[in-house]
Order: sequence, then structure tokens, then C-alpha cells
Amino acid sequence: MLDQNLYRCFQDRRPADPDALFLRGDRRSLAYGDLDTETGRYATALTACGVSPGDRVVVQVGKSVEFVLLYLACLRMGAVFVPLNPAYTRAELAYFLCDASPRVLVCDPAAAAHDLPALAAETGVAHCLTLGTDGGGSLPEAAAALPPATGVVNRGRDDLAAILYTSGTTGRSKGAMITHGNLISNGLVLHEYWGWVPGDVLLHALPVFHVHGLFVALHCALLNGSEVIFLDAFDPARLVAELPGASVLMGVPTFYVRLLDTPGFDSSVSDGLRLFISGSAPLLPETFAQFAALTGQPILERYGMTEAGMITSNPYAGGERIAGTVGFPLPGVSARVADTDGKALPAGEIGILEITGSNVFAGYWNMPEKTAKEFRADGHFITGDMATMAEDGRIAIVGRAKDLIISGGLNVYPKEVEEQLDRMPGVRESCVIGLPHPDLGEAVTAVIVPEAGGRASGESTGVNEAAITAESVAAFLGDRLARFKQPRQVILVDALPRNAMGKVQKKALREDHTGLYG
Ligand code: MLC
Ligand code: AMP
Repeated sequence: MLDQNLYRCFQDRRPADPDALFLRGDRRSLAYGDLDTETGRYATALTACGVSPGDRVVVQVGKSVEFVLLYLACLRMGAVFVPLNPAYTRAELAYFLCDASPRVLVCDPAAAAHDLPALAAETGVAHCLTLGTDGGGSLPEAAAALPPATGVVNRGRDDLAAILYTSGTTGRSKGAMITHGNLISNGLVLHEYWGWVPGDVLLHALPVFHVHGLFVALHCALLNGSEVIFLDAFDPARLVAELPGASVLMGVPTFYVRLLDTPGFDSSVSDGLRLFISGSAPLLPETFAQFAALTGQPILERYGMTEAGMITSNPYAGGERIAGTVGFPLPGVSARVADTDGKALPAGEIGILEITGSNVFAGYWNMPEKTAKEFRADGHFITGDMATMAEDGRIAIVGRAKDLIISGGLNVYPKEVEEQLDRMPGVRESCVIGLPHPDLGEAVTAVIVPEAGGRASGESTGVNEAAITAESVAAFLGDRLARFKQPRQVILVDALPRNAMGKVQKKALREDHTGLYG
């Protein structure tokens, strides 16, 4: 079997100088020459917990250099890395543990002080280790005392490297199975397409539990042997301070909206960069134009998703970056805009984007029927995004066929929020929509029909004393849903608009309240 371990691919492309810096983190740095030893120790610690190739390791910890070491250790030992947003509540985590059935849960020491070890035991997880953003915790402590593993486990292209959960339209999150082959092919294509050159320095301010920060950003840097300025979180003032030392920035549109609003951000800060990339949500043409006017640089917008990594990109060189478009299918990706039966539509018509390519995932973990529904018989994956393709192949994303809100680059599936809201005392029914928001792109908004008496003010009949307010909704959802999924505002109505079939007309609600956030 030809070895396709992504870790080996990174090893082969390392800088010759072992002192060359890989990560410059907020608390510590890591040189390329120390990667094998440090990931080797983590691998030994995981092996001591019985982790074998193919076993899942669920990781819910903050961003740190150690997080990256753990990820790379999993790759090299053939374990399947399952990162989770630290914002997820205990209730959300319980689902992921039951579904992924990992051998090990790695959580933050503060979470362990609560009752995550108990949750791990309840859900049949053999080991619960801790890893703090300060580099402390039972995992690094165990690793420090152990001899480093020296090998890299052979992997085929179809072997799993990671499972990343994306929320499901039915409310249940789906684990996208991502292979070593997917990651190698997509990483190499992006490295080439975006013109990485020796000496490039990446400014990294994205979270590392999603495709964008974990795969797209880090893999490009690793394949280039580049230094990464690895910030704990996005802070625009910090970016302004670090940008002069970088050559590439990747971000969600909210990064660019906030940068434009940050004192001191101008061309003197951005001139040394060769590339600003945006993705994960639509970049408004206004933002593109304002950024170009201020810095002289056209942001390169690309489009992708958890299930397929990066799919299209505006050109790096040899073509125009056009606002409101996501460019062309990347080399190796074949795309069509199709009708609901999967038949390709003529250029310019709106349909659903369908794709094939070695970047496309291996299906949803434990959900063969859901996997089958999202693929055509001829192998095309149905993205659920509405798009147009011009005569020259350029693609624009014009909407979503799936009921999905993207807030600050994070996905929220309304169904999941509605299911929880409908359980709240005083709520007769609910509908969750995304409304335009100047900072987050879209803001999660709940439209609620209260039970009689559920209104906070006015003509309460007293039948049900529970008042529905933004605060009471936040309090109810507090330990059920991560904060970013919770409604920013709550609108009370007497009835939801429905069509003749009884289906709630979300489009009408969005139109009625489109200016809510200014
Ligand atoms: C944080 N909060 C959010 C939020 N992020 N609310 C809605 N939407 C979001 N995205 C909430 C917090 O819970 C908190 O609530 C308050 O906002 C402030 O928190 P914070 O930690 O200070 O957040 P902030 O720094 O403002 O974060 C915003 C952000 C961040 C945009 C910088 O969300 C972010 O880094 N987003 C990137 C997401 C990403 O990487 N997506 C890629 C997915 S992969 P309170 O009430 O406690 O104050 C993908 C495929 C592809 O889509 O194509 O790339
Ligand atoms: P996720 O499930 O988090 O991977 O999010 C993937 C979704 O983000 C895609 O299906 C799109 O709806 C959206 N997306 C990603 N990049 C872009 C972009 N550049 N423009 C518009 N939508 C995007």
C-alpha cells in the first residue's frame, strides 16, 4: 500500500533548518525540528490509553500550540481526530461522545473540574485526559515523562484522518468523515493555487476546530514549511500589530469588517502582505470594495465546506478577483449547477451546486442513509448551496437550499434551535431565521408565538405566567445550546405566516424583519 499519511507529507516538506520556526504562539513557540519528538511523546501517551489506528480521539480544548501537537500526533499514529468547539455545552458534548464513541476524550482542565470525566464514563469513553491552553494538564504531563514514538503509521488514501461535525438539518449533527487522501490532495492544490513561496508567514487568528483554521490555514503553512503567527483568538488591534510581520492572512468576512473599523489599519500595515483570503461565509461586495480602496488589495474569496474542504477560488494570479463570486472550481474539482434532479443547467441559471473530486469526504459517520441522500448516483455531492456558473466557469453563490444560518463564519441550523425553543414553557411554537447583521453577516433570530399569557407586557391573560423575553430565552437555552447558536433577538408574534400547505414562510419573515440589526 502506498503510504498516504498526511503527517509524512508534512515531514517531507519541512525546512532543512531544524531551528526554523513553525508556530509562534501566544505562550510558546515550536520549531519544525522539534515536531517529531513532541508529537511522538503525545502519540506514546495516547497509545498508553489503548488508542490504535482508526480509534477516535475527541478533543474539546482551547487553541494552543499543544492542540496542534495533539492533532499531528493523531495523524501520525493513524488515530481519527475529532475536534469540538469549546463553546459546546455538556448536553451537546454528550451527543458527540455517544456518536463518535472515542477511545479518549481530551478536555480543558477547568471542564474536568466540573464533571466531564463522569460524562466520559457515562458515555463509555475509556479515558478522559486534560489539556490546558497554558500547556498544563494530564496529557502533556504524561507525554513529558514518556519516550517519543518514532514511526509514522502507514495510511491509505481512504483511511480516516478526522471527523468534523456539521449540524444537521434534522437537528442531529452529522460527523463528516475526512480521509488522509482528501486532506493531502486539497492541501497540495491550495498550496500551489495560492502561490505559496519560501519565506511566507501566515497570520493565524481563526479557531482550530473547523476546516478553515485547522486544515486550510495550517496545512498550507505546513506544506510550505512556513512560520505561523498563531494567535489565541481574533482581536483586530492585535492583528494590526502583527500584520507587518506576515505575508498571508486567512479569515472569515467578519475579520475584514472589523479590521476596516480598527484604528491604525491602513495600507502602511497591509503593504507587506501578498494575500488576504476570505471564506466560510459570503463576503459582501461593499467590504471587498472598502478593503481594496483602503489597502489597494483585492481580497481573494474562496468557497468550501466541511464535507469537501476547498471547492472554488478566485484566481491568485492570471485572472480577476470579482466581488460577489467565489471564482473557479479548483484543479481536480469538477462542478455543475444542477436542477433538483441533478441535471446540469445552462450557464447563468440558478441551481444547486454539485461537485466531485478527491477533496470530497467519505460520508457521514454512522449515517449511511444521510450520506446516500446527499450524493447523486453518478457520484456528485450535493452541496446544498444555490449557485450560478458563467460561460467561463466562474461561480457565484447566490443562496442556500439548506436551512442554515452562518453567523460570524459559524453554522447554526435553525431546526436545532427551534427544537429547543419549542420545549420552553410558554412557547407555543417557534421559527428561527437569520437576519442581515453588519458584523456577523447573519444573526440568529427567534420568532416566537407565545402561549396565551406568555408575553412579557400588555394583555396577559394570566393563563401561563412564563414571560418570553430575550433574557428568559437566553436563560432557558443557556446549558442546552452553545452561545453562538442562541438568538440575538426574540420577536413575539401572534401567528407564524404559513403557505397553503401549512409550511412556515421563513422568507416572508426574513423580509419583514430584514432591518432589525440596522
Ligand atoms: C462568538 N459569539 C458569537 C460568534 N462568535 N455569536 C454569534 N456568532 C459567532 N460567530 C458570541 C460569544 O458566545 C459571546 O457571547 C460573544 O459573541 C463574544 O464572544 P467572543 O469570543 O468575543 O467572540 P468574537 O471574538 O466576537 O468572535 C467572533 C468571531 C468568531 C467572528 C471572531 O466567531 C470567529 O472566529 N469565527 C470564525 C469561525 C470559523 O472559523 N468558521 C469556519 C468554519 S469552516 P456573550 O453573550 O457571551 O458575549 C467553513 C468551511 C469554509 O465554514 O468554507 O471555511
Ligand atoms: P461548514 O458546514 O461550516 O463547512 O460551512 C459550509 C458552508 O459555508 C457552505 O455550504 C456555504 O454555504 C458557506 N460558505 C463557505 N464559503 C463561502 C463563500 N465564500 N461564500 C458563500 N458561502 C460560503
